[in-house]
Parts: sequence; structure tokens; C-alpha cells
Amino acid sequence: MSHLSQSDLEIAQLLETELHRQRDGLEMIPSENFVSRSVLDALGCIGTNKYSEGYPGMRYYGGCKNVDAVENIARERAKALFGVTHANVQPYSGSPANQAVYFALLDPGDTVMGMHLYFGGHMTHGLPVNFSGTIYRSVQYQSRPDGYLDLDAMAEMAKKEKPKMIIVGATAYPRQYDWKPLKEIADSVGAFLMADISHIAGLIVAGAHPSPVGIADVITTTTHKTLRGPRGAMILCNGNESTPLKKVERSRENIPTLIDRAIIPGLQGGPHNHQTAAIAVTLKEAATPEFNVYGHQIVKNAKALAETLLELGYELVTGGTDNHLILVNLTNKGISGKEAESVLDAVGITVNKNTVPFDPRKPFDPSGIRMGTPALTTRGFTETDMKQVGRLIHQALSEGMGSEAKQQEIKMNVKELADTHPLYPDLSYLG
Ligand code: DSN
Repeated sequence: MSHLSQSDLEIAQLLETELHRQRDGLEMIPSENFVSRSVLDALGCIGTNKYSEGYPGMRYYGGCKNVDAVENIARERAKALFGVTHANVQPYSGSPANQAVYFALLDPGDTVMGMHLYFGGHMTHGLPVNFSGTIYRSVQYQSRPDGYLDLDAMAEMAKKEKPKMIIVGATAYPRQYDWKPLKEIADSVGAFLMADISHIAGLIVAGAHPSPVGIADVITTTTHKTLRGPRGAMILCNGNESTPLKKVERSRENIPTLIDRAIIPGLQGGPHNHQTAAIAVTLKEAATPEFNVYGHQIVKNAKALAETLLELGYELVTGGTDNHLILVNLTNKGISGKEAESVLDAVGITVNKNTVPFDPRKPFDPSGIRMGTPALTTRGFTETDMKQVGRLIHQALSEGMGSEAKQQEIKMNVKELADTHPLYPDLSYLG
């Protein structure tokens, strides 16, 4: 028996039930993934017992020799993998990482320009009810009606609003970013360009999406999406070596120092050393040839799913995908995003309801659903499997609507397909 199942059966049973949910169903939320057993081992390690405010070699606690070594390895691996001169691996997650960039580069009241949440952006890109839209003056750009970025409108908004920072990155954008024209827009008004690559970091390291490195002034990414690591985040940049104790100006060259200070003492306390260890393991995995194949397969699978759904009469925002996600506008099917999420949940296919550009419906019951292929690709799904997944989605959204018996039948077919690519076969919280 495991320690957990002996000491806290209630939690062990819930984790076992969640394990079966992940194993038996089709996980298609595009920001989710399945980490390796090595990443799980590192995440559950004794690093969680240690306080270590500061950075390697400059901590406010004794006993940091080993966590220093771990954090140094994580930083060096991040730098090598992305090709930057500086990496901060301490942000607790994506939102704190983004907050640190604001804290480092802006003053309260400064103008930031980010993509509106309802058009695929993120809360921390200037949503009025988020810190980014209350402490700072936020102006929000939208996509074109076809879902593509509207570079002309962005350039015009930048000229009019004179932001100090422009954020590019999204949670629901199915196309690639061409970073140079975006940098030109930022440069035209002297703004910093921040690239939030949380969704696409794994595609970038695999060479399946252009990299903003050397173009954007600062890059943030979570580590748990396509990068396939633990929940966590990193901030990547180029510039002068970080100088912890010297006063520095707020300039591009000093971004590494400004970022490090924003994380601590600016916003965070002790780093999560178990998380740092797991990030280090993730970065080693992401540097392998196998991960390159994985990144490209994510995109191939998304394209195969998109083609299947288009053949079945679904309307996709931008007409398809060239990354890991698909945004389906269900208006022509007469189903809301909420209804679709719910019936798909009932058959074991996990997606999330999502607004589509210029959505006439509300975010709690929008017109679309968002789905992606990173997690299924980790399980070994290929294009042929994705076509079957597309047909199962269609079956649920047509025959499955309002019929529990049909939903049960589809759920069995979903499990049968999931079982062909076993997930964590020897893991158990009860054994
Ligand atoms: N919650 C993440 C997503 O699902 O895209 C963004 O932070």
C-alpha cells in the first residue's frame, strides 16, 4: 500500500478516480498535457521542504547548496533550449510571470496593449477586472472577423494610444505568429514587445512554430502546456547579466535584472523547489529529438482533426489551424458552447466552451468550443486516431444531444479508443 492510501484514503480514492477520468477519456483542453513519470517523480520530491528566497549563490537561507544546483541546471537548460541569455524559472505560474513583467517594465497607470480575452487573449493581457486592467491603463485589440490578427488595426491603436508595452500571445488563437511585423508595431511607438508563448512553447522548441527569441524584448511561458512540464512558468530574455545588488535603469539591456527583482523581492517569496526540479527534468526531455517529433505531431493531429470537422460541416475560426488548437463556432449547428462542453463531458471528451470573435453570446455560455491535441499526442494518437476523435465529437454533438443512452454508447467507444493508447499504465494511488 502507498503511504497516501494508508494515511488518507479519501484523497487517495479521489486521485484514483481522477486518474481513471484522465485515462479513460479524451483530454482535449489545448492548455493541458500529460507529464512523464520522471516529471511526476521530481514534482513530488523533497524540494517542497526547503525555503530558498533569492537566487542560486545569493539566498536568504542556509542549506541551499542542492536547490542552488537544481535551479542552475533548470536555468541553463532553459537558456540553451530557447537560445536566450537569461532565464528566470521561479514564477509560480503564468499569471505571476506576466505580473512580474508588468512590475519590471512599467509604472502603475502606464498603458499596455493586449489582445481582448473574448478574442483569444488572456486575463493578464489587460482584462479590466484583472490587475493588468486596473493597475495599468489597458487598451485591447481584437482580431479580424475571420479570426486572424488584425495588424493594421494594431498599428493604428498603437499609434493612437502610445502603449509602453504590447503583449502578443493568446489562449485561443489557432494560427502562427509572424513576430517581426509585431515588433515593428511596438518599435514604431517605442513600446516593449512581450511575447506570451505559454500555449506554443513546446511547438517553438520543436521547430513547429516560429520563435520570438531575438525579436520580442521579453518572453513569458507556462511550463505545463505544450512544453509538457509541471505547472509553473519561466521568463526568458536577453541583455546584461543580472546584477542583483546594483541599481539599474529601466532599459532593454537591463531586462534580466529588472525581471529577477520583480520576481523577488517584488512579487514572490520562496521558490517552489520541487517545481523547479520538475521544470529542469521537463527541459531535458524537451531537448530530445523525440520531443521535436512530438511537437510536429501535435500540429499534424490538429490539422487532421480540423479537416474531419470541416468535412462534417463545422465552422472553424480562421477556417482551420496551424498550431495545436481548434476553435469551433457552433452557431450553424444550433448548439451553444456550454451545451457542447456538457454533452462532450458526458461521453468522456474534455473540451472547454469559448467565445469566438465578435461573439454575440456571453462568456459563460458562448458560441464556441476550444479543443487541442497536445495531450492526446502525448498518448501516441496519430492523424488516423484524430479522424476517429472528430467523428466521435460529431456523434456526441448530433445523436448524443438529449439521449443518455446514446451518450453511454459513445462513452464506451471513447474508452475503447483511449485504451488503445494507455496512460500511466502502472500508476495507482490505491496500490
Ligand atoms: N487557463 C489557460 C488556458 O486554458 O489557456 C490560460 O492561462
